[in-house]
Amino acid sequence: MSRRHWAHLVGVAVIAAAFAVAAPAAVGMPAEEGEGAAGKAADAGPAATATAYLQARAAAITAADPAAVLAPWVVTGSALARTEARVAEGTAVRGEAVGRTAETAVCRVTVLDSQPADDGVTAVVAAHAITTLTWRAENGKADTEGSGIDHTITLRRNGDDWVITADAYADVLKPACLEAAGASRARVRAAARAVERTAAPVRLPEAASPREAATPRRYSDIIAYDRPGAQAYADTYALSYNPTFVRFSGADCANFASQCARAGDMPQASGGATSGWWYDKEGTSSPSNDTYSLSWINVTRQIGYWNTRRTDWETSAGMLSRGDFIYYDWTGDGVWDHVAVVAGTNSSGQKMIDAHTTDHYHVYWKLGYSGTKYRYARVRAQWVVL
Ligand SMILES: [Ca+2]
Repeated sequence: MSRRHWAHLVGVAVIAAAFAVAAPAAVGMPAEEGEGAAGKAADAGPAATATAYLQARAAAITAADPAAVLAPWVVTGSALARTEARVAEGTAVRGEAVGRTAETAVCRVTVLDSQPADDGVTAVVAAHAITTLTWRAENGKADTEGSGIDHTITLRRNGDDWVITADAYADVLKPACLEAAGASRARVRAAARAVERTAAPVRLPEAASPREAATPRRYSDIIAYDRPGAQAYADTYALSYNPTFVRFSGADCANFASQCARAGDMPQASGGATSGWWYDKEGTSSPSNDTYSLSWINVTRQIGYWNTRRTDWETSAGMLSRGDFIYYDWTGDGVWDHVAVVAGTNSSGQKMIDAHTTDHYHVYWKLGYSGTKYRYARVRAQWVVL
């Protein structure tokens, strides 16, 4: 058995151990597509080739020469080959900059769709890739980070093989990785703008209607924020999705943050579509008839309701605890684009986050490049509810 194969198996065992406790739903991901594929098999179809390419993307992170690892799957010298080698290199460089070494990187791939074109020359494969990175801190301790990303991969027939010609995906870390690997300022900023475009405000359900005010009670209640409860929810659904809540493909971060706050007993506030902060399941577990406020699903609206009612700004990430929230403005254009939930502190003493879109599990909180702005929201300890 090759050394690489052993490393792969060890990596899988590490992930299984990590996620068996923290994120049981991730264990259920189909694994058939994701195993093996160390070399280039003859007559591999588009789906198998796309799977092997995604695994090579992960393997490139820990490789001395990322471009060489990617070379069998991409066109040498192409923009894709250069970009993906930089993303892999930048991932490792960013870790080193904060005192960590990337030790293993394993990608588990689920093919969602595979469509060969009528011409027999091109094909498009949609796949979900869950990458697990193990970092070694300077104190010798290990941390495991997970990410989940949808890829739409275009392939072209090349003799008996297929080669990847395009890979469309939304990874909020891409600008930071490109910058760390020495990409041009223009290239980094273009990548950040692309991430910002995918974070466009999401729609309200048609059924959204003004809510009845809650019947006033004759007594008040004190509700404390349950930080462990918020974090447990975040860890459980970071790389999967709670099927009883609506899902916004490509822009689920605020919805996920709201769900985590709800799991921590943050009191909801009834109102209309553009007031309060609430989610109504209408008495069913299916999300198809759910209604919710814009503040539940939109980053800017969430800040607008939570700030001074549920949260207060702090001046640094270090002042936050699990169950708090970090906001991101990718290019610093003044529009807040992303929110993540603080999930604790890693072995290097850095805050780590859980988030959706890009799906992140226990990832180092500083996701942006040098142009990114951050805000740090501490959730209040308790609320008096009338
Ligand atoms: Ca922005």
